[in-house]
Amino acid sequence: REVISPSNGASASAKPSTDPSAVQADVLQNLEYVVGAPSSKIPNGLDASSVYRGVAASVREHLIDAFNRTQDYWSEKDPKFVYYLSAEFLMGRSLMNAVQNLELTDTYSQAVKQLGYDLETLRDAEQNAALGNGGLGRLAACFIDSMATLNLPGWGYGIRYKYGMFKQAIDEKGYQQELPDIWLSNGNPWEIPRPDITFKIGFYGSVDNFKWSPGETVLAKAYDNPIPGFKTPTVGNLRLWEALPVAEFDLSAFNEGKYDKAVEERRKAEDISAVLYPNDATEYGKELRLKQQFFFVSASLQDAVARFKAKHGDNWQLLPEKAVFQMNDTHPTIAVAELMRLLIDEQSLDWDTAWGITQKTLAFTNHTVMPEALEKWPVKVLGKLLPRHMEIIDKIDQIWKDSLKEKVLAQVEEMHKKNPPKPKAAKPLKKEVPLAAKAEAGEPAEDEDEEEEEEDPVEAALNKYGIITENPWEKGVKLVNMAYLAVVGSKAVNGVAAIHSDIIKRTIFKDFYELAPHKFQNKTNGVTPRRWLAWCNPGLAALITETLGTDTWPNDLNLLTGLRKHADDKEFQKKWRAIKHENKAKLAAKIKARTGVDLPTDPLYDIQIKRIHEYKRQYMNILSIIYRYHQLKTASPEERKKFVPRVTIFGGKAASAYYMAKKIVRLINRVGMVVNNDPDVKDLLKVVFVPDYNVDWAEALIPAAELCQQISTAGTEASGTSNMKFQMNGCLIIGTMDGANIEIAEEVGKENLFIFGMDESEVPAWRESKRAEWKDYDPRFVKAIEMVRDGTFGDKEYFQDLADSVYDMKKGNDWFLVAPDFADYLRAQEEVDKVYLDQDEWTRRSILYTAGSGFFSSDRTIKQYADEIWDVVPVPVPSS
Ligand code: Z57
Repeated sequence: REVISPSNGASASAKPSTDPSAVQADVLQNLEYVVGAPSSKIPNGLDASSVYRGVAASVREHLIDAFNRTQDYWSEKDPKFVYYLSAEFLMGRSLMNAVQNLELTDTYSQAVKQLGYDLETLRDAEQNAALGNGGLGRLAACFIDSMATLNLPGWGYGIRYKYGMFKQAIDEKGYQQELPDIWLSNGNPWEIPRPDITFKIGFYGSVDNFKWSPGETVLAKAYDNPIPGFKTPTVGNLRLWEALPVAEFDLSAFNEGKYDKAVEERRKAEDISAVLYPNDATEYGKELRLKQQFFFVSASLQDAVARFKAKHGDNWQLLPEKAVFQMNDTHPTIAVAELMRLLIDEQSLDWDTAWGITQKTLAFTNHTVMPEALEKWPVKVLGKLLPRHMEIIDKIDQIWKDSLKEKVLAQVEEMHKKNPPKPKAAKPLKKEVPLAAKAEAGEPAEDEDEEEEEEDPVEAALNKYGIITENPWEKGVKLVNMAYLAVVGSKAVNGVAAIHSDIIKRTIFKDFYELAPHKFQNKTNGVTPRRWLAWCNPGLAALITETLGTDTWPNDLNLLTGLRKHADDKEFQKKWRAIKHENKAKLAAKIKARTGVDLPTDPLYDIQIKRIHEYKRQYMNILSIIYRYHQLKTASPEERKKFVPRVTIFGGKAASAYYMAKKIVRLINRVGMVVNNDPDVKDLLKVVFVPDYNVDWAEALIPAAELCQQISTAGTEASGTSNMKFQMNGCLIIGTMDGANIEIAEEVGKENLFIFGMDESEVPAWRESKRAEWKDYDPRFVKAIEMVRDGTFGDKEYFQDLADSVYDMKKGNDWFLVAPDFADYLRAQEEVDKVYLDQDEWTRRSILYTAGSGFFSSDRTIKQYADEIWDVVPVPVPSS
């Protein structure tokens, strides 16, 4: 008799069909058996959320089918794999993306329509998967989209947070409120739970003769999330880990009547994957955060190592040819120590062999030079939570310092030649005792004081370059510099835009660069043109396809250069403008529904959407709006007619503990309340703050934007990625020469952007010396600050220190140069108004932006990672 198994084809369950009536039947079946809707209510009588779940369950079948084919094929071929380690994946919604990438949009639209629903309404029933803060998390989401589209064997690895990015509400005073993001309340149809794939993760405990006995152990359970590519049968994987107790309950505790203790254990384990830390490029420092990081890194490395071992046994030298781990910022960098531990303690390799393999298998991306975002863990904290790892890091640090000694000695000698020291000669380096060992022996993790008096220049220099360094602000407190650990443990280190990759070589990693220049690379960020142009802007996408005569451009974005020759064509410009206007109207309707604010659709739509941060200078933007409001108020009716009407839109969340950022949110909202209700202003100026800015909002805002604000202080924004999304959608940029703005200017022509402000080379000197003497405040800046102070927008007391932060040198030092850049910012704004009056010129530029955006496809970025760092090649899955 025949055994029924998937491999003998005929008897396996039918493949999902792409015929609309079969799809409709499948949706009905899923509504009944997955959603559990009573047949009497199908198809009518169901709410949108239920129908969404039925449709999603049906789409999921297509995903799983292609997912299994892809993963089986890759498993059989055994190519080199890239593992993208990231604490954040900001995916947004999946339904429309899946349907579009699978090219089933028409099929599902029809099927759903016949049931009396429309796909657009169902789309809104989906919760946003917000397992990320901002740019870094969304970049990871774009990257896995491109990996699948390019058929690159690889997985994303991260954390399945139970609560994602907090929801933001704005109260009646304009103040930000944080609410929990209960994104799993209706279930998650896109994930595949894998109760059979679990790993044990240890914490605390002690080390005895290099053997670690954890004091606490939790379980990591896998959830796979299929990631469809576009115009390929490849479906990649995002594997997220959930933390669970090893045993459901401690039965002995339970039996002894300690019920609450048994439950407590469970909660402690689940806490690890409970909530995303809501900080974007600002301080962390919490032990639970380090626990999260080690939790997902250890599970991911154990998983990949097990997969390797199943194929290649103990042939560990082959590991770098079969696997590469890309560390997304410092959050996963404990991977350096964990891979060493797995190879040495679990697989019995010697130190040198393990270190050689580790250094060939890891790669590191830096995303910021802001000191508060460069993670440094106190040795005390790390040594307690991960004692064995602390020991390993300690040894890595010693070896690293030894390799530096020669260079440092030469430097000191050089110095002495120029500037002879007092009689005492530099003493030789002491042999260091491992800090973790000291900690274990109960000694404080500090060094003896004698060093202090001697001030040995060699020691001092080595301390500065060390992975383990003394906290400059807290004597005696030792810190592990995670970025340094990552640089030393990686084969490649990259920044995320040309200027940023250049800055890190000159500043934060200078000494590392000089010792190993070959490691340092640039990989300018990119964004997926599927979600960020083709799917979110169907009107423009259709015009592009019609104009280029092909629909392959989303996979070959340089084809957009073909639009350049139409930039001056008046007929084409008209069509281009009509689409923008349509998108503005759609956005206005959404804003009306969500905030109650009525927006005219003819004014210039000016948008700044990003995390609220002093360095991103939303404050400068709102100050310029305040000044514009003042001008309008003091103008005669005749003069008013000359103003170019503007709608200014802001969106973004402030980290819950970021004092100034929260004040900025409140100021923007307060200005909106006054300006939008002032009859003198009418439709000449509107100020809107969209609450709870997220991926979904971005998909509505970006296609409607005509001007976007990319106005960070030069040298602070590593890259920026919304700038690229806006550019693709034909939105002009007012901005500084910072991050990827510089490369956008190269592609579009600098004269087509509104560039202003100091550039990166001028900033250090300004901060160090020039600032102190400068008193040249622009009177328009002074006026705007005065209006913040004098209660024009209410909350008089509350806004005083916000005003001080950029104006009163005794109270704030205007670190981000709001005051000195303000006049040139206003000059650029005047230029914006002037060009907007010439709609043909504006539209010409808009077309050139889109035409020049090909370089910023994340497909290009990922191809460069694959070629220049990962050494991973496409393995396309044959279509079934
Ligand atoms: C984050 O979103 C970024 C950097 C960080 O170190 C952290 Br933590 C979070 C951002 C940068 O600020 C952006 O400039 C950059 O475009 C983005 O990462 C992606 O590289």
